[in-house]
Amino acid sequence: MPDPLHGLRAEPDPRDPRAPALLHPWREGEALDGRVVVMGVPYDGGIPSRPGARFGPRAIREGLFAFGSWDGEREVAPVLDLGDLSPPSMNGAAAHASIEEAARRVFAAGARPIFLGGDHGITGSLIRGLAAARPDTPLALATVDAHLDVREYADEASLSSGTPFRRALETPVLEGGRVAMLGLRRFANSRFYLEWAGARGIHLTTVDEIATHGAERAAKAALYRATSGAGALYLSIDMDAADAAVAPGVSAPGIGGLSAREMIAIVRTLATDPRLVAADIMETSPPFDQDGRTARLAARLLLELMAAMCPHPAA
Ligand SMILES: [Mn+2]
Repeated sequence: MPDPLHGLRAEPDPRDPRAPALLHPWREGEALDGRVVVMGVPYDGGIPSRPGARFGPRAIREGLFAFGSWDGEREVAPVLDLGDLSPPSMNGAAAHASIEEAARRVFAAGARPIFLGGDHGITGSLIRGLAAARPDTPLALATVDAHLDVREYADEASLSSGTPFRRALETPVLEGGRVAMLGLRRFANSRFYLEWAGARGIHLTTVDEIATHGAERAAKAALYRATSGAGALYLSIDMDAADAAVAPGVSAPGIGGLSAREMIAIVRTLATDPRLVAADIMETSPPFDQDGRTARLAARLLLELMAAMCPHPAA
């Protein structure tokens, strides 16, 4: 029969393509080698006191509806969407093991993934998966986070959103001198762990230094220091690096954090490094995100990553 809703249905305007259309569901048989892929990790067992980040991947994808695909200079090319993992929700050790194995397979297939979280503890397992797939590639790590996240932990059952970089530093591919952390806030990290990070040669850049020097310059300086001798770069974004005014929907909303424009400028600068093999956007927690602004900022950062990692061939 003819289309019963002809002329009545909302149709996409080909003169104004929207960002959600840039996520192409992966189909069986499609090669991943060299491809930028998006993968959701809906797990928040690392934040028992404020659950909700498990709904982050879905909210970030929805946040793309606020945006088009052209940034004024670059047309963003489509990427493959691998969908969401389903880690066991009641067993932290098993969840992290399955997440690590998923990351290992994606890296072994040659893809350049953008992971959507999920609590930040997951990043430790994602980097372990990368280390397992590429054990001979010295890794650099850049973080945008209010926190150091290098807490001691007892065992695989006690991983939390405060442990990912301690775990990442235990892999043979990473060392402190190739880690740059941007967005650290006052009163957000203990003296003990700040000294622990400093003693391992981690490059620390505070919110104050970013305000003084400018986001782009601070990010370039951090990148230069951390990537010496590195063959690959991983970028991990915790949405709590942004001020609570623009990112209330996180497990640890912060006062005096980065502005949305600083977040965007830092991510844009870091993402253009040709060694970038993977990135993640963690801690978006929809139950605490009353009007969706955190997810919208996370989606905006996702577009920056996509634009840099996967420029449109025609552009
Ligand atoms: Mn974090």
